[in-house]
Amino acid sequence: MNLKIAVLSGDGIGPEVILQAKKALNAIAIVYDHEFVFEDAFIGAIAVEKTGNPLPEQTLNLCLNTDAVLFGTVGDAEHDNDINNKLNPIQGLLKLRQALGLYANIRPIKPYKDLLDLSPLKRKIIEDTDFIIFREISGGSYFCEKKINDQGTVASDLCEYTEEEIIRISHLAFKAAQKRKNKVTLVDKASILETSRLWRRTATEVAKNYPDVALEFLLVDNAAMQIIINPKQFDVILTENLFGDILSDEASVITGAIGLLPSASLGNSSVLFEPIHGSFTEAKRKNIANPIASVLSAAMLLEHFGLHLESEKVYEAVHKAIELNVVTADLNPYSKFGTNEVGDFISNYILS
Ligand code: GGG
Repeated sequence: MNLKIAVLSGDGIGPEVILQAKKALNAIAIVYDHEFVFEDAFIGAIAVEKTGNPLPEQTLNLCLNTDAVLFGTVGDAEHDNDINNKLNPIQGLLKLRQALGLYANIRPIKPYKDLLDLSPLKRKIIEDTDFIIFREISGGSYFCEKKINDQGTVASDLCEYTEEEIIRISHLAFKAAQKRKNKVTLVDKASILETSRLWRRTATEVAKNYPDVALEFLLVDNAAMQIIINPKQFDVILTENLFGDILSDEASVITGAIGLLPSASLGNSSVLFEPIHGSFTEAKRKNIANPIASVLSAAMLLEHFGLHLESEKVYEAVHKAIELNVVTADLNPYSKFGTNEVGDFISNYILS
């Protein structure tokens, strides 16, 4: 298969972890006889520095004319505090999602048997946990009107959702549940928020097309607790933008480290794959960042294009690295392995 992949490594540890994902993909291309062509472009703080824009036109054009986007991380201390500023690096990611029409961010949460004791949660609570978060990423308070008064003392973020936005991601969530344990949990705050009540009504309508899937409702505050005390109950969690952002970081605690979790973002015609973690600027160029989330994002990319054997091979290589303790210090404080060594192990395993 020939694939053109836009690579937006971004800021902080982005470039070093994405390099390991590229190494894994190159190894897969050699072993399975594919051609993956990578084209790099700037996004985030580095793009602001180079072009004055967190999402330069050249980057957007590349992403619009490619098969997939492999995305690293955005954000740095210097620009992040410009919360309402168009130069905020995160705006590069949000604008890109919007321009590519990406609406569903899919985040699998499944702990590794060899890492169960890393989690602050008890082994018997987390083992056999296996759920996916479907986070809506095109709407909600991230994209609606933002206001602050002239004195800077009163601010508001509107949160708006349309039925259409809820319908399209609900279908994806129900379809995913049909291939899993046939359960969708809609997480919201319907006791208070009108948008949440719209989510409930709309998801209930969509559910009628999937009689084999159970739809349950859970308030977000309760969900935050249930993810910690009884994560095994979940199969597919469906939720809006802000709740999904927060809950998926929380859920990473189950796996032991946020550096393990990949994600895929789907739209009507574009796809983007990225680790869920941020730019962790303090670790930049120290060779200590965990590359596994990025490598697994590459595995999700392969899976998306129907390259199941290839994707399985990447998962197998990651499992082997973890089993043999070839991991970064976030997973083993005594580890002598860094970002590059873990990436080398994974790509060499694929090649062997
Ligand atoms: N790799 C993802 C990344 O850099 N995340 C930074 C962040 O804060 N993202 C916000 C979001 O995912 O909505």
